Amino acid sequence: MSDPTVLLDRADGVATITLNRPDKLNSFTVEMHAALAEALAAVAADETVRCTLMTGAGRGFCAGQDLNDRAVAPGETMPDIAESIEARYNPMIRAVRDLRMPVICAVNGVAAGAGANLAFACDIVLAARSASFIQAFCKIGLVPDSGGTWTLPRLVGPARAAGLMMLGDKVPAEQAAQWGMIWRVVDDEALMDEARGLARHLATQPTTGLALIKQALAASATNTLDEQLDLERDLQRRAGATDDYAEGVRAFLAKRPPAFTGR
Ligand code: T3D
Repeated sequence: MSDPTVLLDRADGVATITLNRPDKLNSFTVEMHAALAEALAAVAADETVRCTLMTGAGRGFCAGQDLNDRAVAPGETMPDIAESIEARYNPMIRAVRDLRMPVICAVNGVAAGAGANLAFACDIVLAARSASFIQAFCKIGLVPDSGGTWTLPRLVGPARAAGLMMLGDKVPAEQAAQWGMIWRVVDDEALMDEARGLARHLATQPTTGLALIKQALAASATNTLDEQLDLERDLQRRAGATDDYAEGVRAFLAKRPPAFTGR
């Protein structure tokens, strides 16, 4: 029997999802998409999980679509890949963005094509010093997908986004951090300890409040200031009604550490 293409581990309130096709730099097949969709659905349905950590097995994070599945002989017609985007890539990005908890991405190596844009869809991205990011699409005549044309200009600005997407240059992790594409760079051997520590920390924090922050940030990309002020009011109403807010205030006044439950 072949190895599972996605691994899911749950402990201490953290779900760790590992893309697991290391020989092909964890590039996406239909099977791996299905396994990832199943893992994300399981995490979404599990109330004990308060933070998700994504990473890749082996020396790469993810090299995007497995191009072996896109090989056509001369004269043959390429299948309509919009169907693949609609059925698999778009639901994947939506599932990550809709998770009601922070999603950390530990980019352990190269992240190319949809693999890079999957990382950028996560809330906090740590990268190993040897990792890199490539908008590889232009090299094979495609348009960046998986939300890249939405996230990248917001992260780095339109001028850098255009250069990255039209030239397809490899961006080393240090430069990605300097440009604001990711949260931080970590020495290779420290990446997973650091990412797990961060995930365990977030899993003890006010999860509902963190999920509402995620919603506010996503909406701010298209809202006017007036709309965003109204949204902040509404989200704050929900945050203010949580047990964790009451606990946070009690703990502050009692000068003790808070014990958040995520409710
Ligand atoms: O089709 C649709 O559904 C639309 C959706 C599109 C989404 C997309 O993501 S399109 C973009 C697809 N991805 C790419 O174009 C990236 C292709 N890969 C690369 O450019 C390079 O592999 C990397 C820059 C990522 C890494 O380079 P390097 O030198 O570190 O490694 P390598 O030797 O190229 O790759 C190692 C192995 O992984 C190698 O296999 P082998 O020769 O050892 O058996 C290579 O063929 C394989 N591999 C890497 N990327 C892919 C791949 N195999 C299939 N598909 C890949 N995308």
